[in-house]
Amino acid sequence: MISQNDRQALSLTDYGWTPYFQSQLDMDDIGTLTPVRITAVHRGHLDAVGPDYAGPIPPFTEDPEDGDAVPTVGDWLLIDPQSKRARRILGRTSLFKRRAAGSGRRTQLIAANVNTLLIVSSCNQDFNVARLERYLALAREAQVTPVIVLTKTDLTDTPQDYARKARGLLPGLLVETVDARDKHSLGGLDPWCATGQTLAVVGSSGVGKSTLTNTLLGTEAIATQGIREDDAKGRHTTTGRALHRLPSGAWLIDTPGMRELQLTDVQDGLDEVFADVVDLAAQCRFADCSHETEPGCAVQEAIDQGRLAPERLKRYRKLVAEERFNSESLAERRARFKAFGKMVKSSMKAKKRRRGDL
Ligand SMILES: Nc1nc2c(ncn2[C@@H]2O[C@H](COP(=O)(O)OP(=O)(O)OP(=O)(O)O)[C@@H](O)[C@H]2O)c(=O)[nH]1
Ligand SMILES: [Mg+2]
Ligand SMILES: [Zn+2]
Repeated sequence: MISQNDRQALSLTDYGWTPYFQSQLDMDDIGTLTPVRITAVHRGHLDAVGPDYAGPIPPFTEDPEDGDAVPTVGDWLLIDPQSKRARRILGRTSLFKRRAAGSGRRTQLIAANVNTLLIVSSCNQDFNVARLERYLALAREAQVTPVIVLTKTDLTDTPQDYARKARGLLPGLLVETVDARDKHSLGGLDPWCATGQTLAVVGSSGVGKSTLTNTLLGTEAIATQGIREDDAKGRHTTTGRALHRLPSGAWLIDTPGMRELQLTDVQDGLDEVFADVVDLAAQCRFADCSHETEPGCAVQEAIDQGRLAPERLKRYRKLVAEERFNSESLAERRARFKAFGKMVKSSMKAKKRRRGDL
């Protein structure tokens, strides 16, 4: 949290406000509503900050039918200065979301209005190309700059091997190797930490997201696995998301490690991360080529010639299938179940008819 003194000294721009948000205000809003930025989402309230107000505000939804129409960390809201009730969520420059784990398959919003996504992995068994590709698709879809941060360089003799593998994932991809506990190793992140910039830190549990956040904050404000007393393996140390102000003037969102990052609504992002496969597929003889046994398949040809790793095609296929399943709307899913139900019913009827019951 930031102190009262700090808050009064900060302008809207310092909080990350840009002309994009300003342009969404009507003449009627100016002077009657107050912009605030959401720093945390709790069950019963939201935490907000801004030049005119900082503190809790009541929960808010713009449209109960729309999973994107609830405030998330990083959002800008217009509130009534008297009641503190939100009136609107301003249009976002970027939004990260995932399909929540469990059977409900709700969409869970992760963060909004982020400029840079720090994708954290460590130079050990967590390092996993498929997982990085998932996060990259998320960043690309949101049109946010991804930076891969590989932690725990002090625990390996070959940090550059990990970095090389990560750099190979996208042309020009930024990769930093760090000891998250040592601020001197974090200098490479400075360009993304300017005043008013917003960063979000994502990655699996235990890779050092909160450690990195603390080092950037210059405090031990956030509990990390090492410090926690009831340290149990597999448990997540960070359970909520929060927007923190760095001494550099940037804003940073620490997130809990996600055991499962189910992609949703990221088709374009996936196509960008796998542009090599997409480009090859466009050269196949048949427009509906499944890249298996068809003649004139440019994808299989590239695999045969060693220009495309077969695992990469496999990973792409898996993510595309997952994305399609998760992005299916409720109406589409209902229609599919209905069709399935009808099919079951009619085949039961047919069975009964055969048995002479009907
Ligand atoms: N040696 C070493 N240890 C690190 C480094 N980064 C993090 N750690 C340690 O790794 C453990 C996990 O770090 P956290 O920062 O709690 O991990 P997290 O990503 O926030 O985990 P969740 O909150 O569960 O998602 C702690 O014991 C850290 O001290 C690093 O660069 N080098
Ligand atoms: Mg954490
Ligand atoms: Zn093909």
